[in-house]
Amino acid sequence: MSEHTITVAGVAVDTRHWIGGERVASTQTFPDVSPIDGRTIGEISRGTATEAAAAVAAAKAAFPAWAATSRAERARILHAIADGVEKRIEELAIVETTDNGALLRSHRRGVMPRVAHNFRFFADWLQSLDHEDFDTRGHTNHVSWDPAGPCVLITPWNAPLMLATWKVAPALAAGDTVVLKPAEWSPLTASLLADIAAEAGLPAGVLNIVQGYGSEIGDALTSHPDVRRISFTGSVPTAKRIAASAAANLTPLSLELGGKSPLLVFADADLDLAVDLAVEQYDNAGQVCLAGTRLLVEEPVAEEFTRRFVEKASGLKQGDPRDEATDIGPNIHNLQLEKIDGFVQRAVADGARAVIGGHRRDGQYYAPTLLADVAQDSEIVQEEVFGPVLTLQTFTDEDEAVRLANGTRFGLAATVTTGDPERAQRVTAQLVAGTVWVNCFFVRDLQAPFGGSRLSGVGREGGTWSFDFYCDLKNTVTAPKGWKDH
Ligand code: TXE
Repeated sequence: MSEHTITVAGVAVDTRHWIGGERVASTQTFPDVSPIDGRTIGEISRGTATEAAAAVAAAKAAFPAWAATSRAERARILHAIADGVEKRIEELAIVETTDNGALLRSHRRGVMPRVAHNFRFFADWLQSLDHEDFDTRGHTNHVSWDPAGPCVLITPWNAPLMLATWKVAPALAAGDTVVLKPAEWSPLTASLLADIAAEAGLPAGVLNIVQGYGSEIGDALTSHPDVRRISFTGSVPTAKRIAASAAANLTPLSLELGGKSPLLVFADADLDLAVDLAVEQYDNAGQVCLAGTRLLVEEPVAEEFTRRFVEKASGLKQGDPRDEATDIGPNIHNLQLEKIDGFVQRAVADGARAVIGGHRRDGQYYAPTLLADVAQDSEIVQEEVFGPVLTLQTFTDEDEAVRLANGTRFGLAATVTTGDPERAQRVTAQLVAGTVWVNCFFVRDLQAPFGGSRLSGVGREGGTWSFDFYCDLKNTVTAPKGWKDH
């Protein structure tokens, strides 16, 4: 076993970058810490501008051949990658859980199968891409989807492989080449993806991976003139830095950022369903961009809703994410816990009441928290916490519900619970959100556009929208034979 390999639950993971089909080590490393016990799992290559440039150069060199590869061949390789993911679901699941602390059972049964699906979906969608040709005064317009070039994909730690492949798969399907920069708090499954892609026959240089701190290598990637697209999922401040850096070359950006999504409970809702959906917002220890962290409940049912919510939330089991019975695992990093607790303590100092939780627990855990008596303009209602912290506000009519729901700088998602389909229509029509769920949550189809308004992002991912982003659309207008009139 090389000095560049670490073993996680029996799975060997290469800690180096993956550039041009080869493993490349940096002289410096950074520690990868498991949130389960706070122990360092191993040392990962700490990329610099040199490796970033090498990765872009490899992606650029591999681009012409990959772009010219037939769609059928690209689709075949993407399906082979999906096969490789499916074969290694158990390994990917345990490595991801060890690395980011999210539940093993979710990784096994939900997330990793979805990772494989990301590749299959975009491989198949590729076949349906051509527009019909159309006619303009006898001339034929032909719209084609041309591969754009090397893409830089920068991803976060809350769902590392899921979010990475949801960008990698459409980019590869489109005929683009990729430099993936995974988050430094969860670098491992990207390295396994490199192995799987190589085994599936993806040519060298089509997928490159550089590890390291965003603050150290981000700019070298996002300001590079050979990069044709940048897709980012992460925080608003980092997105602003990336946008400023990309401005040097006007590189098109897709930004999927945070949220402060509302979950509306009308008095005519099925309260048990509403409570189930509300408690679900603690999933992944609250580290979900889509989480409906603001519970907005109609006054007459607020007390009963709160009673049932507290009863249900109190039954949640918090602990080791590898344990099948665990509902809530640890938060990603000690720094994230400090950030979460800072939000909560400032809210309490500001007059908020902790209905449940409101404090850290031993290890890297934060008690599931519900804060009531919060003002609409307070920090805790306005800012994304990214931990198991929900707020509770009440409203008296639909207008107030919509006003509160739309009253932040975000617009990623919203959930509406009501027994009245007409009310559902009226309310959803007024909500500012990229995704609205009615009497459900987290149902997501890759055909659907996904993304946010306002500070929640720029652009949409999924189906055609991903290909719109990763392709250069070209319209070719051909005159009829013998046409001479200008
Ligand atoms: O995110 P960053 P952080 C939110 C959430 C969380 C907060 C901070 O509120 O508490 O962000 O998380 C890379 N150029 N979300 O600090 O910094 C970095 O290496 C290029 C919401 O971890 O945005 C990582 O790969 N890249 C969210 C990625 O950006 C840079 C998911 C995300 O890190 C860079 C995660 C730079 N200058 C956090 N600086 C969601 N939308 O789901 C950092 N990076």
